[in-house]
Amino acid sequence: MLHRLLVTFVIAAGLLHPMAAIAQIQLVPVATGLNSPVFATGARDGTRRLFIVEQAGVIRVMPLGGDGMATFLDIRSRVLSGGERGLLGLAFHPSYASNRRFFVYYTRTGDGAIVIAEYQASSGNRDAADPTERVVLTIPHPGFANHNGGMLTFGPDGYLYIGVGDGGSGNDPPNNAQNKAVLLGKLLRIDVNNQSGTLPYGIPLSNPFFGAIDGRDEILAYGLRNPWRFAFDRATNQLWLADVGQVEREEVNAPIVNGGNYGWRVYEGNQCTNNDRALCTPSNYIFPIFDYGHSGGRCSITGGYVYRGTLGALATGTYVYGDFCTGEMFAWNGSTQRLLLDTGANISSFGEDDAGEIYVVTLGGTVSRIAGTAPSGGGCTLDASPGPVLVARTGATTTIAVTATTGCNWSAASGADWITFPNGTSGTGSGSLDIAVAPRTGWAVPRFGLIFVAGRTILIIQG
Ligand SMILES: [Ca+2]
Ligand SMILES: [Ca+2]
Repeated sequence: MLHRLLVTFVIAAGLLHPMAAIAQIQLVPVATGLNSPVFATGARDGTRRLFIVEQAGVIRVMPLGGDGMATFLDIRSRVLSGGERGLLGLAFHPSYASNRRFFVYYTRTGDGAIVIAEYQASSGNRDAADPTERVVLTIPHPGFANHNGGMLTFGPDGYLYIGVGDGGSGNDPPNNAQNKAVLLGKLLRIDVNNQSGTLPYGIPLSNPFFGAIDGRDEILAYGLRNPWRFAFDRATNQLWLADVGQVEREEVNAPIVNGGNYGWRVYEGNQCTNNDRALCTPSNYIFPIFDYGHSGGRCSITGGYVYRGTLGALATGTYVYGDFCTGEMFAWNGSTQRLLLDTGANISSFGEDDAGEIYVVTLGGTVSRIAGTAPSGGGCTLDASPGPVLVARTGATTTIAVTATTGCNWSAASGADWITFPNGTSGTGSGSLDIAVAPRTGWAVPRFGLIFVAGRTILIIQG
């Protein structure tokens, strides 16, 4: 989410970027043709639905394993969207099944301030929300459009965790992240079931800067740059927080310690920056569990989830995350980073359904479930050819050859609404995939689209 302007170049770079020959996982599309989706989640209400957040200010809802997509909430009139702004986060109350309360994170029209607001699902229609808004928290974000943060989720303690960016520009000019008197550059924790004094929310007594202790009472941890995505491991309750770097290092922090200082702008990942070099005393900061550099076009981490699903998509306990710029999906097993799949797409987020299966969201408009390559897990080799496909302006139907180990499943997804699959999107073992490219009308220049087939990313160029 850091470098949206690179989108066009990243797609073009799909021609040049080497793709993983052997896929460790595959993506099973569950929704395509979305408008800049930035998040997906279940509600943990037992209904097996997936809620998808579109940046402009719309939340869509769909049944998993079924058909149909409904508009759950539309607050586009309240949301300032574009670049790193928009409707960025969604969290369902732990008792959502009975109280229908949920919370959103957005940048508002007018001044771009960060708003945490509460809504409630309709009592008569579970696929629609009441548009009445209760503003819970407003955080001024003047001067710059970037680094808004955007994640919120409930912890196992029942409190709402909120990740706020440092206020923008580069290298945090006002030094917000190290300033405990402001909420920018922080992880916050509030109690939405109570009120403290005149506040519309409560402050947990266990917050590290509660009351007379120096620092805003809402702060749980500080020294963050742009904590775009974080998640709790549903088995261990450990919080995994990814913080987007400046120009050098992308980092993941786990665990998150109450009152912890995670380093920015003094440190970027494990590196001392030149912002406050005299302050680089390592014992004063908490360093990431791992970080990675900007080689090969990597530029912005999208934090993910620890896999606790039951379908064998990944080894249990694997932390999955990605890079927005390269489209690579990685696994962290506790000691090493491993490439799972190079999608070539802009990975805006990951999401988790009620059963613990993990989804990947691409800004280009897709939500896909991460799946293993064999029912028994492992042992599958998948590939697809040819590489870039050139199609005439008048449109065409063409075929992609898929090679797969006998018995291994593969699937396909389209990153463009003008590329479709007339004869299905999946298969088992080697076979072929038909793709249909619509005629190009109303476009003055050639257009580019990506499809994802059996672990390969294939560029479609329509002249
Ligand atoms: Ca205080
Ligand atoms: Ca850090």
